[in-house]
Amino acid sequence: MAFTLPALGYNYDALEPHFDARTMEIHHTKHHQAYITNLNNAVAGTALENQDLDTILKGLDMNNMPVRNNGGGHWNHSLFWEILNPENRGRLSGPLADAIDAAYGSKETFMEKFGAAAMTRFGSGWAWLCAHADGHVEICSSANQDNPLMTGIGCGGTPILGLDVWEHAYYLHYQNRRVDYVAAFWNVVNWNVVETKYNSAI
Ligand code: MN3
Repeated sequence: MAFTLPALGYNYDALEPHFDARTMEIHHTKHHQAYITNLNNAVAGTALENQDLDTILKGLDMNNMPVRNNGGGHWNHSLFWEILNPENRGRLSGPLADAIDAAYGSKETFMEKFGAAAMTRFGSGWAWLCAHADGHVEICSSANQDNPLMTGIGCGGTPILGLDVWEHAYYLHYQNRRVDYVAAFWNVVNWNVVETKYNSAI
């Protein structure tokens, strides 16, 4: 079964003024679609063809660059669209809020440290908040389209929040100002979805 582009669940202009409509449309229909097309081509006729993407990434031979780059690209963008939402962003609460307080002391300190991970990732990559099976959470970053589900990448665990820091994610609206894009991200995070992902991951 071929991988397909997931629907966003909101309109391209729904995250304005934080994430602009043109960037969202190009990012979804061109960049994400290209990862999916290339992933389908890379797994066609191989043992990976009928596996789900989590299974593929967790067991991946890291020398398999087409699947590493494009499988990661599909997984990472699918998470990204899901944790963004303008209308139902909720508030950080419950067990996830407790885990963040335990790890970082406060939501504000967590946001600073996550932002620092996004800012210090040189070149293209992602910043992550990951949940470990014992319930503790950890911030890390990874290069290119790698993610912590892959062996030896970042902090391990299950990514529950991710921020794309490739220039294609922000250059049209923010040009070189990654710092402004990272700050804007907090206005469009759907904490309800992140909490649900946390509860499923632990
Ligand atoms: Mn991207």
